[in-house]
Amino acid sequence: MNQQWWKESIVYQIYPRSYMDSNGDGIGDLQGIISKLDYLKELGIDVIWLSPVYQSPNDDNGYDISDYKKIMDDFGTMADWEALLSECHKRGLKLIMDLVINHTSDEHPWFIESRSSKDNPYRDYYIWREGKDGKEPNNWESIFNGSAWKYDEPTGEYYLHLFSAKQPDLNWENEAVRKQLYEIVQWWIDKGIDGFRVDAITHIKKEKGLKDLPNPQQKRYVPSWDGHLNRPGIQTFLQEMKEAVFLNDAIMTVGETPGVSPEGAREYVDAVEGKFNMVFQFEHMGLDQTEESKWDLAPWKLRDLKEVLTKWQKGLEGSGWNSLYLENHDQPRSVSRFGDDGVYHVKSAKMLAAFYQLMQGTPYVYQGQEIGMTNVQFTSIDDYRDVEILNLYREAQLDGKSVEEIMTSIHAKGRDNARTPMQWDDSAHGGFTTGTPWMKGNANYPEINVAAQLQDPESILHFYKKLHQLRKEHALIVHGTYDLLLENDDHIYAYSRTWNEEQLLVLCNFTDQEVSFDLEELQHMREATLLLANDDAPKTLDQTPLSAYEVRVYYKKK
Ligand code: TEU
Ligand code: CA
Repeated sequence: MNQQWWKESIVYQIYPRSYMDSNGDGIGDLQGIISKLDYLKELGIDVIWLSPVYQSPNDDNGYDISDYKKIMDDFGTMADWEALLSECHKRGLKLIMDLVINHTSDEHPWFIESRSSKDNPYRDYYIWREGKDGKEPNNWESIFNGSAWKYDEPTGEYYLHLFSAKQPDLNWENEAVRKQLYEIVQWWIDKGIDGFRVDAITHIKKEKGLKDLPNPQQKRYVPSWDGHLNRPGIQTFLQEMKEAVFLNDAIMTVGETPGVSPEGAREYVDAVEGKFNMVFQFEHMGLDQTEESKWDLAPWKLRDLKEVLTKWQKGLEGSGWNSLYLENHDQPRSVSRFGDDGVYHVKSAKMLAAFYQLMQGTPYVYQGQEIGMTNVQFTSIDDYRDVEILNLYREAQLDGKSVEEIMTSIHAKGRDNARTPMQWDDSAHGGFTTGTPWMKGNANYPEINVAAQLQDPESILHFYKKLHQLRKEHALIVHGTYDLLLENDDHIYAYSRTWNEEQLLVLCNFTDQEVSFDLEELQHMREATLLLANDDAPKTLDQTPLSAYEVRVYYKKK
């Protein structure tokens, strides 16, 4: 068994609720996914990461789990899940599951026990505190807006919830909690899965004392990162979990780790000391916002993108491994965010695809990214479903923001941008369902859909396929070292990959203008051949400039 298969792999993320509905109830499901496995195999992916499919009251679409060992009724049965796993394996696809262990649902039996009385044996499974002067125990803000505490009538105390009020945080200081969680992890490994994406794992350690955080602006609640994000002591928990369940070469693990820097990432992903095979870093996802909040919009700059990604590429070189992504179920669509979802839709989506997939690391494709699905702009809040968006809408108004301002933020950064139903064809609801979809779709499905792009050899979809093939053909793309070129260029992101005698040069124009560049730095690639491009006319390196959103990939063997 190739112990580092995950380095060579391409991962495809499925958000089951929005992928494919097999029975017309408007909700994507496991049989729907099974019906698309041939499509995925054809696309050239190796691993499927399934967002949560466990039993859940769906306050946060499955990220609030009420039974870790049952399948959500909306999605099917355990037999359906077992069929999915075996159908994946039959096709040589691997399946990794989402592991949500910072919190459970408030409908999980542990929490039902815990809230029932102060001396219940499960009381200490969660984080309970008395109120302070008739208010919450501290001034922490929830990541989903509003207070991070909720008052609970039966015992007259508050419980901590970093996410929604229906996602109470587990108390990781309690050994019994940790043991229970490891037992669940092992149970899924024993069912034959190929690994885990580990949700919100940097939040499990809370600062002792749970004290108020500084509040110079006298806000109602303050962002609480300093109380729980990647706090000292977290590695002890992670080490214990690794030894208990993750020291297993056959599975891959990727931690979701906001708040971790490339220097700090060593502890997480170092080949020896690391606790995971990879982490999802967040720095490039924060470039279009202020320090204050993700809803506080700011224009992103190419120079910053270069700085952040280069820091991660160089920072993990030879010691850890990057996960490469521009999208997931929590982020806006990349073509709307970093490209152009109008005139240059196809061209910029292809540029972005080559841009991120050809760096060093394991590429992740989020459902719909392979056809360039775009953001949505619903005018009514009633069309949104995400608990984070709905909380923001309520709380931001309490803070005096105008509806117009709030909607502008939601259109740019809201998570529902990524959660509209998958666009399969040009039939009603994009072929996602024969019923009424659980959330409104993007109106552009007649133009942007899988069926149309399968027909068109020049489509975004075919470009992704080609990229995936290239990865299989060139070890250079997997293993080559990364170096930034044209560092001071404000329009072009250029980098090289080097592996033994081979070199790759990737040139990306991030603007809608034609731009020329300084050839001096690229002299050594003069003789290289064009491997991939998104513009018809094949060009030698001398034939500058780059057209709007053009990408060119050159290859050379000494
Ligand atoms: O997200 C965790 C997370 O830490 C947040 O940083 C994320 O940025 C959030 O979506 C803010 O907009 C994970 C899941 O990916 C997310 O879907 C869940 O809602 C969350 O955990 C709670 O389980
Ligand atoms: Ca269904």
